[in-house]
Amino acid sequence: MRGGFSLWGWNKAGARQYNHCLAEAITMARNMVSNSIEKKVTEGELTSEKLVEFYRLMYLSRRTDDREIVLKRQQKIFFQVSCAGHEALLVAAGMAMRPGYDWFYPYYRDRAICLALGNTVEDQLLQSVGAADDPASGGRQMPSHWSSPKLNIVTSSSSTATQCLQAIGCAEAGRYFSRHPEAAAKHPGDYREFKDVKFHGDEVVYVSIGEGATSQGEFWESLNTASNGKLPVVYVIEDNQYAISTPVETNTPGGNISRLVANFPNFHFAEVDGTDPIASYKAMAEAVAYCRAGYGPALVHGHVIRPYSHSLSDDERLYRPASELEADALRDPISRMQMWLLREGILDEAAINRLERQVDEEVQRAADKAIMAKLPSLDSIPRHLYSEDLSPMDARFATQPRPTADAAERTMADLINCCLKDEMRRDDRIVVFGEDVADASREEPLRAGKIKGKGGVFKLTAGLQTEFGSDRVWNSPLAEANIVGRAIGMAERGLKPVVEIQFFDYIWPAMHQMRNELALIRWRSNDGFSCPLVMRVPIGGYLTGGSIYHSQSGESIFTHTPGVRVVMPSNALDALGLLRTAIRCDDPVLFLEHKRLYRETYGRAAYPGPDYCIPFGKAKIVRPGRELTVITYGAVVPRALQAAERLHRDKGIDVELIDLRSLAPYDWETIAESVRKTNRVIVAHEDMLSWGYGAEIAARIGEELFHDLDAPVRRVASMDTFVAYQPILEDAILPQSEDLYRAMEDLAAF
Ligand SMILES: Cc1ncc(C[n+]2csc(CCOP(=O)(O)OP(=O)(O)O)c2C)c(N)n1
Repeated sequence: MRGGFSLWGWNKAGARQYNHCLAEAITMARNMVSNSIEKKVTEGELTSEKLVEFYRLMYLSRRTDDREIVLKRQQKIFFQVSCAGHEALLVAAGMAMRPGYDWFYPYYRDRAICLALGNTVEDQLLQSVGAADDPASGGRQMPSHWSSPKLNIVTSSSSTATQCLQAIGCAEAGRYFSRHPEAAAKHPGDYREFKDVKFHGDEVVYVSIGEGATSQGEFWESLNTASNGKLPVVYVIEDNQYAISTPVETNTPGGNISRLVANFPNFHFAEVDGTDPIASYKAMAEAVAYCRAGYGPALVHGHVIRPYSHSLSDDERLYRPASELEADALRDPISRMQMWLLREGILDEAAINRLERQVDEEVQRAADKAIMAKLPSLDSIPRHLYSEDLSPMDARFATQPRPTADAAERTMADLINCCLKDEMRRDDRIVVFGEDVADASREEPLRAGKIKGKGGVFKLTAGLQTEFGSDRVWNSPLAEANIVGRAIGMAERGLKPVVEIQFFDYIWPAMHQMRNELALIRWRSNDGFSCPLVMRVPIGGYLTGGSIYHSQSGESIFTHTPGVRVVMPSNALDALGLLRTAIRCDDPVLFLEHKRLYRETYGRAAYPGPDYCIPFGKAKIVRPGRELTVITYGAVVPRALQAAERLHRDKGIDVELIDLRSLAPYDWETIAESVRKTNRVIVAHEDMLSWGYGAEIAARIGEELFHDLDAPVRRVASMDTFVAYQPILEDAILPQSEDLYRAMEDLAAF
């Protein structure tokens, strides 16, 4: 055995246990891929050198965990979660894949795969101490939250399973670029200037989670798309039997995730003893080969152990009997691999001691450096919340309309559709998906001219699939987290997803992806990764019958989320200009479209040409005035304008009306200048009064412009309730022109 080691030879004698159903699925998959995969796996034989390296990486991972535990007890680091017990499965995964070529969405336990891919112990311990030079996050993320642009290890959060959907988007982006290589080109003047694209055509995406996290819906949403799209994604389920203190059978019906997923089409499945390095390597190599050959996704379910509690904040003796821990100890992958190397004669005791001493010295050196490392400066805190290369406030986005021969007045819906078409013609990286946004998922009758196509429930995306094809415009499953999570993965690879959430009222399933991922990718990776994308979301009420679930507002929830830009136009021209900036800029943008305004007579405009943009953070003075300022946005703009005109006619009171257009960032200069002039101000919006967007603006005016005020800051907003169906209730709940009129009149008289 000394000079080399055949995987297939070991397997005959090995201790793998596939259950009956899985064995059948594997046989079917193998038959499909025939000899090619077996050949690739056997070509990747584990030589003696590779086996020694395998053990070194496992031991390095364990000793790094041990060192972190000491550092935590010495209060030199502040958190610890270990890879202990998972090392064999994860080194196998690292060795079966290609760093910097394949893509990786690792779980927080995945120290060993990161080391196998080329992360160093020093890199990892710099994160543990929160050093300025922590290459994963610049001192922002806890230890074991991996990120390496060079190795294609994508920044990870603490949220369990969000990474599954991002991995899907990442694989879709790889496929898109290999089908449309021209789209990868750099382009000056927009986000593409700063977004390099890497693709090869046969890269595989790794994503791993614990068995507990397979209970998350986002895991299942990702399986749907991986399976439907036959995407090259290798899932690794690290099954250590516990999710903190909750045992596997409590999370997973029947206690075995392999049994539950076995019917997903197009998958290759393997269930393996993840403490057995050789069996793990074989399972991983097979799975990766299956994906790389383009047959579809794979899922490797590894049974591992968890010898060190969930994290250092947990004491597993409170919920696990000693007998269970003793049984686990017998399967410890480190001692198993060490014994095996000795038994096979690949290393003798002296060589093992030498290897282990070298590892201990490496860890010691890294720890010494990490402890002495420079800490981040406080002025680094706001850096990389947003792109520092291209701001949507940039002067390049301040352009003038260039009217064309067609001077017809168009609605907001028309001009949004025009903008999407213009930008898709200009930029091959734009893809559009969401619920019902395509013209028709069953394309044949569309192409044959037998049907016109749907193009969105509000028809904003009508004709896009017909013009740009189904590679660029498609219907998503009915799953909002799926839409946003995939879009994040695509944007990380350089695509520009412009996705639609059908109604703001249904944005909440995507909230986790938005709040914990979309907004944070750039900041938490210290600019290592970014996901500039656009979420178009129809919002708001005044619909007469829209009721609770088709009338919601809630923009302040997102303006309260740093890292995302939020805009909300009130007319057709602004909608087009702001959407173009949203698409061309380098930040994630929540683009709120008031559905009551889509086809209003108010605010129609002629098409202003294919390059018309409006910078973010610039309000518009809709009506100049001297006596009172009204600050608002969205569908309240035409209502406030009506009230202001009437008040002027009735009482001669001259109101200045400001349409913010852009909510985060917002135009403080225009607000301040107006308040200094009028000394009276109302902040008005459609969303609920309490904790609403106006609270922040009113508070800042109180803080910074107190001496300019002749009256208290007043707010006009909807009642603190949801929007009811019966029109007389809806009218009473939402702020009307009459309410604004009265508030203006009162304040002017104060
Ligand atoms: C969405 C979410 N919910 C809850 C948590 C808190 N939490 C962190 S780890 C964990 C258990 C995860 O168990 P499992 O997926 O089996 O992984 P293991 O830690 O056993 O490797 C929980 C509940 C979280 N991080 N994210």
